[in-house]
Amino acid sequence: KHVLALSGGVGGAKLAAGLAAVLSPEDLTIVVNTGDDFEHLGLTICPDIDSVTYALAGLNDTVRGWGVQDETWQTMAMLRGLGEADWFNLGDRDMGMHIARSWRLREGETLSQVTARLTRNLGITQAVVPMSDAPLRTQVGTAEGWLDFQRYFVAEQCRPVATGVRFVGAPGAAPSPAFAEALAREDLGAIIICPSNPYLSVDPILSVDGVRVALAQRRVPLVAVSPLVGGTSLKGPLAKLLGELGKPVSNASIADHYGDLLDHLVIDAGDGADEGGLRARGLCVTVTPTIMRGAEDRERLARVALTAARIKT
Ligand code: FO1
Ligand code: CA
Repeated sequence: KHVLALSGGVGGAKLAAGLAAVLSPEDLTIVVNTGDDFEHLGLTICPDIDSVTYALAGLNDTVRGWGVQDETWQTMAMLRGLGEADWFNLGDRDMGMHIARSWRLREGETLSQVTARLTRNLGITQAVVPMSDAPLRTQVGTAEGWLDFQRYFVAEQCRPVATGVRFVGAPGAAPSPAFAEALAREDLGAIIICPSNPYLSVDPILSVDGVRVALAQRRVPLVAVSPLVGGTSLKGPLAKLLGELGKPVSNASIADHYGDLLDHLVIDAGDGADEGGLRARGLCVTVTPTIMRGAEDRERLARVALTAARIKT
């Protein structure tokens, strides 16, 4: 049975790594959000693809949450000295990834082809695929106007009050070939939405042409792992965003957001109080600790999600 995982952001990458550890490589396709991608200093930067790639390659910096471990910042120092933009930190090792991706794209390879090349060369055997090969860019509406994702997330540190989220390029962005293939596989057994921000990291994937329809017509369980932990969000701006969008910071908001796309929600042990309300709306619910501190936590949570999806491991 094949498992299709949808991942964005840092939390998503952790569960993706957990799934990669417990499933055979050929039984897993990880579709990654590319709405955070942007052109910077002539480089094409794909943060969420890199979070998953570095996590699967064991290269990720677990303290920072993004980028490469044992990183140095000489390129940044030089760029600063040259008067170039320094709001977005590019590590020296990370720069290798940005250079390799950017020139291959300029050579005419698709993002799917480049991602397959780079993940393979890092020894990754699972399919890590962009949600689309077409540009689709997440923007956050603020009083200062629409901000590109990295401007909002990094330059402004998520401080502006968000009034909405939009995806420039949707509709009109086709699923990547491997994403479309995974959705159509006869042996597809489950779809797992990783603990990513529904508004900023998962919605871009759902805004790719035909994806919502395909998921609504699914014949397999769709399980989401809630990005909330103990009534709040760990890393990103989800708790703040929910408040700004006038929604309670609870799993009821997560369930409302996904609506009938969701069969089963895995929620954190600290949010057990949400269980009754979720079951009342017809959802299956699993309550378990969902914080992933290391490989053991990631693999345990992956097994819980797969069990919820009735996939044997
Ligand atoms: N996040 C930051 O908060 N500050 C940075 O300077 C920064 C640089 C950066 C460089 C490459 C990369 O792949 C990610 C980077 N991130 C940085 C994280 C990035 O903004 C987020 O991982 C995602 O876009 C959110 O899911
Ligand atoms: Ca993201």
